[in-house]
Amino acid sequence: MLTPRTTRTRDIRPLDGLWRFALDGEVGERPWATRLPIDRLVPVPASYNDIFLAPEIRSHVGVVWYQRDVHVPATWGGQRIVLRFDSATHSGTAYVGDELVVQHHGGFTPFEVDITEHVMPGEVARVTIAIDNRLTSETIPPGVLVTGKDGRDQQLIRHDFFNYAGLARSVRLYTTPVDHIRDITVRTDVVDGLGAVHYEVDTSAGSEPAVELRDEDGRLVTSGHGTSGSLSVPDPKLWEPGNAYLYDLVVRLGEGGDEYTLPVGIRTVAVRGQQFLINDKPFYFTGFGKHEDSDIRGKGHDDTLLVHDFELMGWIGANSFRTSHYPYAEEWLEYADRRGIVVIDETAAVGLNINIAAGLVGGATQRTFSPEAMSDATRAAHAESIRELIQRDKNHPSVVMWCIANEPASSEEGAREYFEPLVELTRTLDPTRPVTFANQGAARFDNDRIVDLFDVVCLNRYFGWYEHTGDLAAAEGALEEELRGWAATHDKPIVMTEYGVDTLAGLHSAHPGPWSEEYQIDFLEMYHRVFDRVDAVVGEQIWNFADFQTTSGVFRVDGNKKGVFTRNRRPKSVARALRARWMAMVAALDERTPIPSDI
Ligand code: GCB
Repeated sequence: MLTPRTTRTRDIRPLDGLWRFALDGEVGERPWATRLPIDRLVPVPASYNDIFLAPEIRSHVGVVWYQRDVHVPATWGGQRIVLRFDSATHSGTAYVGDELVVQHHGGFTPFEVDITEHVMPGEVARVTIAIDNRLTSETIPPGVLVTGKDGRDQQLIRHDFFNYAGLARSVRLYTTPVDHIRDITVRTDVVDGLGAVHYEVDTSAGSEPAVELRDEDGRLVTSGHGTSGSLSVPDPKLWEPGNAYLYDLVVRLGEGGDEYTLPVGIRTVAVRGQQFLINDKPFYFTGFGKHEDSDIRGKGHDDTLLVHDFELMGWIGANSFRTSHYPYAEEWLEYADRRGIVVIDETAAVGLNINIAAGLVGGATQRTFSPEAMSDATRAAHAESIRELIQRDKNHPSVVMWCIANEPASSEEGAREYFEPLVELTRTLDPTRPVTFANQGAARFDNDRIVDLFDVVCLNRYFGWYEHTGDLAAAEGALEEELRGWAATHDKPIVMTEYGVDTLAGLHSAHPGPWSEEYQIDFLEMYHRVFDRVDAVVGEQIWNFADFQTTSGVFRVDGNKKGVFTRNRRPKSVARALRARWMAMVAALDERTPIPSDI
């Protein structure tokens, strides 16, 4: 699916701004057929939850309505007009005027619809969307709906981050010519120093496109013709971590026909033995699991925060992040492409484990993979979430690996039957990128049932926090034993995709115990000592980049505080220690980057 871009033949009208907003119970039978009251307006993009003070909005379970009017430019006559939502969390049903035009399930991927027949250039159109935040065993992520004794719907979720909802990403109208480019897929390769860009173009009327590859200065490198082909690039400038280079693939449908420009990075990714290779060179991941999360706007996309987060990642020496636990706004990947930051791209399949609490505190266990919990319907939704992720992100050079689930019950019976077809699907949709899942501590190297289906072992471990709390000596032993166990039993690279401790910014102690800034430093130092001793470890992504909001509960104090930065992006003490480690690693790999003088 192509991201909307203005080109010679395409125009965009952003629909971001203030929309009319109502809860389902506040409106009549057919809200799309009337004008919603204007006494409450909601900003787009933003999650609606934290903006208003009314508790019934913050913790609303069910449908809310967004509506606005849009002037369709008079100059758009004869064009194809598309309405596009970059996301609607977790499902959306959109109307133009009185007509239902599109429905979509899955809160973190885009959807769009041709509305040419529903609008008149030069006139005003009313756009309404119903957004439902409910999660069930048939959604990704899954959740459980219960009705409380007071008759209110309650949403139980199986992950700790707050269930923010609404239109958290941009909404746009855009145009294309009637005969248009529907999609472009590129795959790149480098053989004996010669770059290759293999392309496929899907066009609405089967027209044959002309294709040009241009360098960053706009100079023509090579060209081709037809709906698929390979362009050879002698002496290619590769897309490298920390040193991105992007060509432009310009696709045109005949003289004056539709035109689209796709940025392309030439690079290869492979797993060989216990190494992760980018451009045939061993790559070591440094960085974070993140969240789309900030004060007031919740998961609302914000370019200011995006650029600032990349600045902080650059400052600290991070070369990568994981889009834990859902696909982020596409702007994140576009910026990562430009900045040479490596991305592990994750679906929203978080919480496929109904026994995590029992694993930690004991208690009865039930079967996760069963008709009552994660069923065939869950898997169907999961398959769709993989399709949509790859469909959207397949062309981003920054994306080096698909992560199809976070912490599923991978040691439980039924896990293999559940996952095998999903891994196959991922590989069919994209044979070029490695595939992984983030493994949870209850599934160890000797009882995990699915890891051999995947290319890289990604581990989330909390020795020293949830286990061996406060006892870093015991934690160090347990961590090393586990890593060596994985390395000995599986000939695959290991990335630690989560390790971290809740840390209250400003809490200092001469006796470094849990929650203090000193403990966070000691904890990470201990993990890093162990990583440096185990060759199979090819990456460290700390949980989390920043503190983030969670559902209220006894395990969290105003959110998850495992951030290296606070929620408003101030560094905790550990940030400098990390910077020293990661900058030294960058400098060791790349003589162009000296170690900064202030560390
Ligand atoms: C995990 C989850 C992550 C949580 C984290 C924690 O294992 O993958 O979503 O936020 O632990 O802090 O408990």
